[in-house]
Amino acid sequence: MTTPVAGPRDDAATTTRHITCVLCEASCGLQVALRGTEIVSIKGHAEDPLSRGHICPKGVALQDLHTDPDRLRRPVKRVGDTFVEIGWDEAIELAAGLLHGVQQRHGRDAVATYLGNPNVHSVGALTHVTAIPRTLRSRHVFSATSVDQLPHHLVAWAMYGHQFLLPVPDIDRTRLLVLVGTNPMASNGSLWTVPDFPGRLRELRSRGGRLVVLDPRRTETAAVADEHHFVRPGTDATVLLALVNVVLGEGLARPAAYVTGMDELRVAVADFTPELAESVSGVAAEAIRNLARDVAAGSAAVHGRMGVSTQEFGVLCQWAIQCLMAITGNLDHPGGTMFTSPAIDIVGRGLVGRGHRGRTHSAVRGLPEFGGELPVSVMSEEMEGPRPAIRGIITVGGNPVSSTPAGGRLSERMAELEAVVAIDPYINETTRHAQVILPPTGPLERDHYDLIFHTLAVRNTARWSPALFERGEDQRHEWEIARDLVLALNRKAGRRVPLKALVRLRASPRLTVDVLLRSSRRGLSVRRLARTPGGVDLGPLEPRLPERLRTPEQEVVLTPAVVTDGLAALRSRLPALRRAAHSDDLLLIGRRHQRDNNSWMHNTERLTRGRPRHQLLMHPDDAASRGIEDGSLVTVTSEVSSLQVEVRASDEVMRGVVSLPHGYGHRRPGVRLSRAVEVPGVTMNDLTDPAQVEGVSGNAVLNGIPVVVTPATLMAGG
Ligand SMILES: Nc1nc2c(c(=O)[nH]1)N[C@H]1C(S)=C(S)[C@@H](COP(=O)(O)OP(=O)(O)OC[C@H]3O[C@@H](n4cnc5c(=O)[nH]c(N)nc54)[C@H](O)[C@@H]3O)O[C@H]1N2
Ligand SMILES: Nc1nc2c(c(=O)[nH]1)N[C@H]1C(S)=C(S)[C@@H](COP(=O)(O)OP(=O)(O)OC[C@H]3O[C@@H](n4cnc5c(=O)[nH]c(N)nc54)[C@H](O)[C@@H]3O)O[C@H]1N2
Ligand code: SF4
Ligand SMILES: [Mo]
Repeated sequence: MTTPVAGPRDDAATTTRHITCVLCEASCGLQVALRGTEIVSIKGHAEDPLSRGHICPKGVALQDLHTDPDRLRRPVKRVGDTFVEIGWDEAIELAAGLLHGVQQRHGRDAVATYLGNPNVHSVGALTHVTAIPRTLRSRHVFSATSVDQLPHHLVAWAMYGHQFLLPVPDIDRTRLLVLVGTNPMASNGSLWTVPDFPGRLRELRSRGGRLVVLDPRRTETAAVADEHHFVRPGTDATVLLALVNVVLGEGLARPAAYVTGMDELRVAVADFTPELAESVSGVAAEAIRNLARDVAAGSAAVHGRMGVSTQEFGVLCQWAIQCLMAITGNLDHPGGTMFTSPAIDIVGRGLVGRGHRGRTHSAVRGLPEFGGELPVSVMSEEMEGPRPAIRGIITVGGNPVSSTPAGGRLSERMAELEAVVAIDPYINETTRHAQVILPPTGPLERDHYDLIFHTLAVRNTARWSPALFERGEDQRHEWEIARDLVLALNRKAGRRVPLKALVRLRASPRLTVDVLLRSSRRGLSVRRLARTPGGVDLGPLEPRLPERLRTPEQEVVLTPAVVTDGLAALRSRLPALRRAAHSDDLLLIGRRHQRDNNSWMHNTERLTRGRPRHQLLMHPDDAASRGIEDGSLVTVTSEVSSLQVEVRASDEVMRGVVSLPHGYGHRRPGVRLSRAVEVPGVTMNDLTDPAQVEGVSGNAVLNGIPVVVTPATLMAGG
């Protein structure tokens, strides 16, 4: 099926190879021992200048993914209720015909594209898959970004002038690390490529540094922190704005010359006192004051992720964090939050656009696009009604039925669409609705270079990861699939592909990366990197401002109107938030486990055996007051739906908060994941509500969902 690509020989039988793990943002360098086509071991590569030998259980499980019999190697088409294998030519023709047919009948906007998370972990997707929506020319482009980090991009665009100017904590030099709504001990970091977080944290400690965590759950990260504050879900904006308020109020600000809008900022945050924050968040006012002073003392980095971007006030949270860093002089300073200097500079070279907002709006709710994408929360509604705007979809590396709000409703809509095409290696909750599935090669069968994650990494390095195994004759790389599909779509539309675009489509990712490396004038090439297993070390992060800013005046804009306009919504919510803080109501939040990978790595025994981890976590007092016993089945009801799941009583969540892991619940008709369907658990997004979006960006609200939890027997008994 696959043959290993020739590599250096260690002895007669085994060879040692070095690759990058593409399963999460940590992007660890791995060392693989091969005997023939058999993987003998996968370990962290100790010499890797970025990841320094780190590996987690998912990295080891890459081999299970590689040999998984459920993973598709050849295209399949739907025949009745089943899928049958077909050849590539037929599959591409079928896919293009389906999508083109919908556009012919209903106009070009009738076909949607949904791009999932694995695209950012695949160089071929970045170089080629983006040509698919460009070819379709539909305004219905969606991605996992709007169930994830859209607030980060919007704030970066508004304050720094480019959606990808995302500063990262300089963990290797900082004195104070503050993590808000992120659990890198499990997730290995996000919008922050920080492989070996545990090791780096140990070093921080041995330098005398501290870790402070704000989270409604005592996470694996909170458990190893010096200080952990429970914060009521959805109220972080008040805490973060209060930090800014204290810094300004106590005269602790020392912004760089290129930071503008100090007076406006002072006005904007004047009413967000620590006392107000305490009254809604539960974080003590004195703790907020102390933290603000500590951050202002310098060499401090604050980072907020999923917990504070996928919530009601996500943009205000990300904005307050950036303001705090900028006014305390921690932005762009060693030990603070810094911008990277990647070998291939996707920002500086314009490979990713600066961003724009509001050029189009969704039809039903009128939500604005950002960077050419509409919020994924509108996807279902645009498929509904007497004259639905969307009648066909192509999903690429995405599982929106599991990962977007009210995925169950989306599933029903997808079953009715005229055309569903997927580029995906599995028949899962989403792709089971496809008429044709085009499976790309897996992580061990393709070359890789981290265009995205080098840009977010705690150290500047450059690493080429060659395919471990050659792809089989009957397999296709993602870039080849995208190339062939784009060409077929153009043929159907009777359009000639311009020569420049054709050349780009025909160039392999390896060639493209090589050209980009050579033209970066740092003496790098794919060949040079290939000779340096683990990659080239380009050193620690360096100050880049103001040169790197892309705002018109090369300033940091502290108070962009698009953001500050959002303050009114927070102010008007304060009375309700204050009431809620003193009520018995429950708010649902999500979580990640070290051995889960979003919705799609449950088909391996290695990652799913052992203690079940799908339960609803609930504080013992909240359970007791509802007559709920530890381990019993409960009914969880939200505004949109209701489901049943076992409860685990634990004081690791604060009172008033329950937690479900994201990415579970695979047992649905037609899913072909023989191991995953046995894994217990429910889909958290059956409870989340697409009507609830973050007010400025339209990002989904996935944390702080009001729910009612009752013993399941009550419901069963009527
Ligand atoms: N093992 C593993 N690693 C992964 C992934 C995975 O599925 N599994 N997924 C990858 C992906 S795609 C991403 S985006 C990253 C995400 O990486 P993280 O952002 O670290 O993700 P989570 O573990 O979801 O952490 C979110 C935290 O926010 C907390 N939280 C929830 N609501 C609130 C709130 O209102 N306020 C505050 N302050 N906290 C809140 C939750 O308790 C949780 O601890 O992880 C990546 N890495
Ligand atoms: N409630 C709740 N919802 C969430 C989250 C949460 O914390 N809570 N997290 C959100 C976040 S951060 C994210 S990033 C999204 C993720 O949402 P999605 O990107 O929609 O879903 P994934 O679970 O990452 O599923 C990846 C899909 O890609 C396929 N795949 C795997 N490898 C490849 C590949 O190399 N190429 C291709 N073409 N396909 C591949 C898999 O089979 C699967 O179908 O979920 C979001 N949804
Ligand atoms: S931490 Fe992430 S990149 Fe590193 S081995 Fe685990 S899954 Fe792979
Ligand atoms: Mo994500």
